[in-house]
Amino acid sequence: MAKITSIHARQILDSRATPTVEVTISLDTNINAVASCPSGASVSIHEALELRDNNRSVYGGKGVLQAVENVNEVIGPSLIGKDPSYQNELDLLMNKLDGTENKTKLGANAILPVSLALARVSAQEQKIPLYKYLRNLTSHNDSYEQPISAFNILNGGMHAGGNIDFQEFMILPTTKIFPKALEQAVTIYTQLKKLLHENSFSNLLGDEGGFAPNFSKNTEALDYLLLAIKKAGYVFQKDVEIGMDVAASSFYDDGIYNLKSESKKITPEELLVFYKSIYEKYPLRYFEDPFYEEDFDSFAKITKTLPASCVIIGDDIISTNSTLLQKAINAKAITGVIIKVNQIGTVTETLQVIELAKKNNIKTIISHRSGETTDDFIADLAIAVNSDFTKFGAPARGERVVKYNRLLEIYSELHKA
Ligand code: 2PG
Ligand code: MG
Repeated sequence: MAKITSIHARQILDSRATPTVEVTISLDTNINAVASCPSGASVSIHEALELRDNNRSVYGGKGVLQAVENVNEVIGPSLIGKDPSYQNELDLLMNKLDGTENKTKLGANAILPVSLALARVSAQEQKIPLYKYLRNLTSHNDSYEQPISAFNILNGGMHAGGNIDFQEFMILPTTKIFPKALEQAVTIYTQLKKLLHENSFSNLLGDEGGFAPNFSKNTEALDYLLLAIKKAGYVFQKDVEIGMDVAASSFYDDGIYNLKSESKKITPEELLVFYKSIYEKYPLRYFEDPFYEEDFDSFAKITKTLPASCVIIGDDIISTNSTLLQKAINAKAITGVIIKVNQIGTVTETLQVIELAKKNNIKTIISHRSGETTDDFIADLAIAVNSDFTKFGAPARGERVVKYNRLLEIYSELHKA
């Protein structure tokens, strides 16, 4: 039985030049593993706390030295000497050390990278790939299924400097042969870049590696998706489907949705009518966060209104939280749920949310954050749990590509025979 000999945290940067926490765990068998914490921009009020130093003179208040200290001085000393493969027990112990519901004392950005590194170091110790190790933490033993990847190739909202309100416009190649899906995504991405250039739009990138042009309205982005799919030689809906994360909380205030690019200030009922008209013209496969993060009623209405083939996905409204997921299930508010490890803060709780979703036939989407590191943990997680979808951004920029490259590696490992 291996034992933890040291847990060491450091402050590093994420893809938006914002500090985050990286943790190294070492074992007495000379094995080490490193993991780091991602960070969102369109953050929900229900998420576990991301602890920031708030010292304005250093990194504009965004430093994470307190979270680093919490790992080095509080979590580390309590875990040293223990067997790292007791994932449940150690995650529970960290939650106990924190003692709050939303990890407000130690910070989810202190607890999560430790939790991820525990899984990674244990997989290495057992000489098995991380996805197999994570699979063993679940009660499932079915064959591995390739998730459908949703590639976010046009960025808006809080992820881009452009003027459209909706946050993400995605393409979803339908093939389950991942190397082919990735190639199709890249072909469409390249066509889109060309199209934008030809039409005098900027092809600079947003936070998730998608283009961030100054479109005049939200649906113009959907037009460009369809055009790029066609130009790339693919058939819409047969080869490639489309999706959106509108991140509605980011343009919501006090009962009203302010769609600046459409010069519209509208009620939830009017927004539903708008979405219906969008769906009629652009049949979406994937539709995330159509309404404000507390509006279960409007979520239930759109779930009832649009065809079941359009997965209505809760991100901010669930925040990878079992209690909120159960509430959404009871209200028939969603048919899919976003899973973000740092919204909840431990591997154990993440797997519990996934289990609850699966039991209730809710589709699971393993997702990155807009602020990422080059940690590829979530690629293994997606394969481990047979998630229905992945959402790792555009097939560009190192912190996104590293996840796709890991999916490629796993794919070839699983299809060797
Ligand atoms: C989202 C995410 C990731 P953020 O809203 O789904 O794409 O964005 O990390 O900024 O919350
Ligand atoms: Mg979202």
